[in-house]
Formats: sequence, structure tokens, C-alpha cells
Amino acid sequence: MRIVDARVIVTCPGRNFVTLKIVTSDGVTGVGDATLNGRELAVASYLRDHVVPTLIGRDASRIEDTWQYLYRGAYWRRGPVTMSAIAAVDTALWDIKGKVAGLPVYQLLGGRCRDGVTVYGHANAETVPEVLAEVARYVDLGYRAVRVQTAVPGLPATYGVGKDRMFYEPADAAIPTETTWSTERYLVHTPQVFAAVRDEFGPHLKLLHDAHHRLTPIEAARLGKDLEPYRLTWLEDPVPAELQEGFRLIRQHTTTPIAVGEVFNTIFDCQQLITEQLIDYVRTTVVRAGGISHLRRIFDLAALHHVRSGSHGATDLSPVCMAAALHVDLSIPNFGLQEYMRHTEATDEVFPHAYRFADGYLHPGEEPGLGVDIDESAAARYPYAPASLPVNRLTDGSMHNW
Ligand code: EZ4
Ligand code: CO
Repeated sequence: MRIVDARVIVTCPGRNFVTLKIVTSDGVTGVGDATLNGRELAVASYLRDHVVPTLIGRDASRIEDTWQYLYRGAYWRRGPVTMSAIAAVDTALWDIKGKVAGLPVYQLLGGRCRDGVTVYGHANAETVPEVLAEVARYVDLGYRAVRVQTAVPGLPATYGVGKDRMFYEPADAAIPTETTWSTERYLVHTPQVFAAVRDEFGPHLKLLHDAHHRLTPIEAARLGKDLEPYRLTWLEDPVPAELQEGFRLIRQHTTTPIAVGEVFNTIFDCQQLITEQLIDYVRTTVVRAGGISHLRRIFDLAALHHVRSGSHGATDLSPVCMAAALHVDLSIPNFGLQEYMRHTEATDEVFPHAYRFADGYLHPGEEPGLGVDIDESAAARYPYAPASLPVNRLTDGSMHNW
């Protein structure tokens, strides 16, 4: 069974998505997500100009060999653009293998390890009373875990806190918006938020918080200590992670569990974090880390070192990535938690999918393959529109992380 066509589809049903659709000589098709938020066209070009010509005529059943060919063959290894492109090919080939076998992909990965995939939603608001109402909304919908973010008093706008509640989208302008940040104010305010949330919702709701790589290790250690009474499931991205050993300092000071990895693109970005047990959850997901094949390598290494999965699942990861992530989540022994931000209706229309939310869990469904597709005629109605993630400056005007 040979690959006869591979199409790169760029569409913007509310936000930009890049999708690869592979077609075989038997007429079987497979889809892979290649979306890199704010840099979408770089991956589209990488696929169209450099990858697709090498796929035509290739045996569609050789998933691992194709992965190695694309990773080693390019000479230039790693990086978000390369690894998102490889991920799209890998994901589409898993989809095809499942359809050929007549099995959902999670069965090919070893079958289910759990009944459903526990997900968390995002409660975002300006003030504490408003965020309590948002958390209540998720609890009413059946969620068992909620990420809580508020604005920081005294700052004009805070990343991760948008005007739209259930459909929040951080990439908002062709040229990046600039926002202001103060770590001092944030460190004072955040423990007060979680005191109020615990007080209102009791000890059993899983609570999470994302620091968006904004702190130094010692500031993160302070925040972790101050949050200990509220027993977070995790504190996410406390510091930028280029320096993996930076996490040692956080670990020495706090028992608040640490999650990191949404920007990682290979196992080499987290091997020290995992093998030294410096984190509790690794947040890589399918599109960002070389597809199902490479993501499983990361999670297998993590399993050896008491680290669980906590895959990224924001709106910039398309329903194709979400479906693929759910098959992985269902089949690995060390699953932790899956992020889930609902997509807009227009996105769900462009990407019909079998996965369903029920009672706090997502279920990938039983369709052969990934159980997701792209409706190309619907996609064509939503042309690409440039959008970037915001840039952050400190109150004195200097550039900050993120
Ligand atoms: O900022 O997906 O945990 N989720 C997040 C997201 C990310 C965006 C970046 O593309 O941090 O909101
Ligand atoms: Co995050």
C-alpha cells in the first residue's frame, strides 16, 4: 500500500490549523495535525516543500521507518517546526494503520488501561469572585479537575485570562499584542486565589495553575511553598525549561507537584527532568513532539521514573491532535491528566470527530483509526488569517519570558 497523495490544508475556523492528509493507493486516508501556534505557515512550507515530495510512493505501513527517515534524513534535527511536520506524517500513518486493521488506534497501542481520559478545563477570570463562578461552571459540567487563572491586580492584562470564557484564544493579532508583567504582584495574589477556591470547593476537586514560564527557580520555589496548603495537582511551567537542572532548586523547596513540557519537541528536552525525577508530569503532546511514535517514547521513559503524562490540550492543538492524544492517554500505564479546552463550533464542523466528553472524561470512540477527519470543503470556507501570541514586558519596559 503506497502513498499516492499528501495534502497540506491550512484553515482558520476561528483560529489557524495546519493539517496533513495522506492518501494511499488503496484509497485509505489518514490525517495528522501540524499546527504551530503563530508560526503555522513555516510548518506548512516544511511539509509541502520538503516532506511531501519524499512521501509519494513510500510504503504507508512503515511508520517507524518513515519517522527515522524524516528525523535523521534531514540532517537538521529537532526544533518545533521540524518536529510538528514529522508529527503530522506519523499521526496520519497511525490513522491509516488503524483503518486498515479495522481497529481504533488505542488498540494498536496495547489496548485500554483505563475507562476514560480524565480532563481538566480552564477557569479564567479577572477577579476572585468571578473565577469562583467559572470553577462552579466546570464542576456543574462534570469536570473533576480545573485550572484556575486570574488577572493580577494592578496589571492591565494578564496572559491566559481572556474576555471569552469557554472559548478563550490567546493568539489575538497579526503583530503581537504587548502585555505587562510583575512577578512581585503575582506571587502575592496567587495564593489568595487558591485559598478562596479551596474554601469554596473543598478538598477533592483537582486544582491546577499555569505560571507560563514566568518565574526564576527561587521565585517558583516560593510560590510552590505558598500553594502547599491548597494541594494543587500541579504547578505548570514555573520557569523556562531550557536549563533542565534549574528545576533542582524548585524540588529542594516544595512538595507542590510540577508539570512542564508543552513547548518541548523531543525526548532530549526532558530526559534530565525525567531521569532525575525533577518533575511529576510531562506535558508534551502528539503534534509538538514528533507524533504518536515519539510521544510514546517520552512517556515510556517517564514511566520508569515515576513521572506521569499531562498532555497539552489548548485550542491551538486541533481536534486531530486531541483525538490522537486520547488514544495514547487511554493506552499508557502512566497517564496523569489531559488538558481540554473546547473548540468552537466552526472548528468542530471542519474536524468531525468521534471523541466525546462525558462525566469528566473524554472517550476517543471506537471508530477504526483515530476517529477524526477534516472536511476539506468546510475548511476551504475559512481562509488563513495571521495571528500571534502576545509578547510580555516587565513594568519597566524590558522583555520578559514568554
Ligand atoms: O499558552 O497553547 O496550558 N496551556 C497553555 C496554552 C498555551 C498555548 C500556546 O500556543 O499554556 O494556553
Ligand atoms: Co501551559
